Amino acid sequence: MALGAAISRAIPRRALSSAATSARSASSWWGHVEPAPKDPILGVTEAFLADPSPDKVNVGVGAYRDDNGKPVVLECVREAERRIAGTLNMEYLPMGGSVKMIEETLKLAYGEDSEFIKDKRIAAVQALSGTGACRLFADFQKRFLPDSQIYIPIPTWANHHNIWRDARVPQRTLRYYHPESKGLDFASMMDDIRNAPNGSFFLLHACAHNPTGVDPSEEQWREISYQFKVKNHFPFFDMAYQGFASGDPERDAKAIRIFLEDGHPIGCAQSYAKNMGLYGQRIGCLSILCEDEMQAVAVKSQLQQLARPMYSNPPVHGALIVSTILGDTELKNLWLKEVKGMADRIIGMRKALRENLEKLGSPLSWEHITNQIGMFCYSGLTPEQVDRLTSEFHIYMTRNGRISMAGVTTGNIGYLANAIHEVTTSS
Ligand code: PLA
Repeated sequence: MALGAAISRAIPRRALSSAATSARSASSWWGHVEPAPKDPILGVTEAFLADPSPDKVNVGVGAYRDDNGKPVVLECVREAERRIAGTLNMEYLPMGGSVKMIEETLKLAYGEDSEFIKDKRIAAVQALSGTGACRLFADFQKRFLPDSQIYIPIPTWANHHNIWRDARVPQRTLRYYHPESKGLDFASMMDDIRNAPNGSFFLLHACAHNPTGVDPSEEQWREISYQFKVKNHFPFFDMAYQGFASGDPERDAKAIRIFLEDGHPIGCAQSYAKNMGLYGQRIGCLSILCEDEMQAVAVKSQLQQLARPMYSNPPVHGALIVSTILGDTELKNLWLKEVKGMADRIIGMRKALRENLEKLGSPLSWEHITNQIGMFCYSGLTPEQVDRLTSEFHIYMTRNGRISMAGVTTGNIGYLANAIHEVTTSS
């Protein structure tokens, strides 16, 4: 029964104010609600699933597939699940999540021997994967610095805009990508950093920038960090792909380490969706490096306070998997090997896609496919070309021309290259 109908049955009509009865008849409580626009990334998966074509290819969402196009559960995860099964209870985690999982997770971002970890200067809570970590930070930012804004790279993962919008933090743009060179627009980026008001928040992708696959070099990160210091800006790192850029999680944390060396306070969102393949487990971590232990205790307590009325405490299973893997040398080494395997397969597919397009005699340059890193290739295809790929070839990807290289396999690469060649050379 509709809520409106239930209420009008339970309460005599004359008891309702006339305004309420005239404005909303029993059936029109939600009459003003329009259907939401489809999500630019997850909407692609919905369209893919609805397509009956046997030729269909999904290179939309960033979900890793094996070379047969099948979803992958890492062997280290299978083994951790075997060890966990039947041995532990399922009670609530503390509001801040699993202490063991957080301990291991901080080591990945801040370094195994980090002085900040030893000095207990990091306020950290388990989060609902990378999205939840970003959202918790955005809410924290709004609650404690309500007049602050955030600079967000253009382009970025589309959901970043939704997250800070829903947290009601005004957004400013950080120029990042240069469409002609298909590389970093470093000069404009530095200008925006210099021209932002002192003490601004910036969202930075720690590695494997989504959607462009373009990261600053180590030297450029050092310059960015220096300029942040001059301007007293706050860097918030979204690290959703640690390990997916180089194949080595330690190397992929380089940008963060540079900022730490330079003495910045930082915020960091970590996710195990991609690098452990724990997408649906919703397991990640939000951390904020504070000035001292006392501040960290206060900040952590406030992060928990934000989480409590939203979801009370985070889910337990993913946390158990992560802490089982990272807390055991043998399983951790297996994980590192498997992350490298995933990154290497993607790098191989980049080479193969470029070669395929070149062999077809494409007059365009596809060098950027192998220059870019991480899960995505920002192909340069126009929205119209993407529409043709979908309508004529049943190839599904986001309209910004982003190809999830994690979904490209030896089985579909020839078909994909042919289709791209077709839509880029004929109209
Ligand atoms: N941050 C960035 C930069 C991301 O690309 C993603 C996921 C997340 C955070 C959030 O991931 P998590 O909450 O699952 O940890 N981006 C995906 C999926 C892979 C998505 O859009 O939700 C993508 O296809 O872009």
